[in-house]
Amino acid sequence: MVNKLGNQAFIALGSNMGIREEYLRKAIQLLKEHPHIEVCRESNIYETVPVGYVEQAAFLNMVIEVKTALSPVPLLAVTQSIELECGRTREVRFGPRTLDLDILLYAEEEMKKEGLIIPHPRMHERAFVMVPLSELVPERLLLNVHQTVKEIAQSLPDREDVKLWIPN
Ligand code: PH2
Ligand code: MG
Ligand code: MG
Repeated sequence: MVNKLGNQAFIALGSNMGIREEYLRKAIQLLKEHPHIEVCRESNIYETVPVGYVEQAAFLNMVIEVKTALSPVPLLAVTQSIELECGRTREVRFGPRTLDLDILLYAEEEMKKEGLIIPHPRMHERAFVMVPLSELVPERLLLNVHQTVKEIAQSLPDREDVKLWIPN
């Protein structure tokens, strides 16, 4: 019997190419199939205006809560291999992608390694992350900004660019 328990982490999912919802669903399925990852909760899906590099199609974004026995670096390796399996290529920074998986939070860890900063360094500026995350952990305090997830989500100016998306 494999033990999937371990640390709580939050992962942001995004897609703006192809059948976007299918990429999000496939990513969740692949995470669930991993022997050391349990997917505990899923936010709603939102359709969001692109941030950063704006000449691209609208994204679908969501956030999930996982429990995992993997530490952050191996968890990152799993998310990157799922991105590749879902046809991800890296061309333009912040540009179009079939699937993007970003580790937002991992337990109470703070770490800065090449390729992996936790908490995610831009998460608190991004309504497409904070709005779905606030469904899952509204009262969680983000230490770098001294505000709760819900407070941040409500104060972001581009909150209106994040719209609940109803699957067909
Ligand atoms: N991801 C980016 C850049 N810009 N904009 C939205 N709305 N959603 C994203 O997931 C996103 C983005 C880089 O990862
Ligand atoms: Mg990203
Ligand atoms: Mg990414």
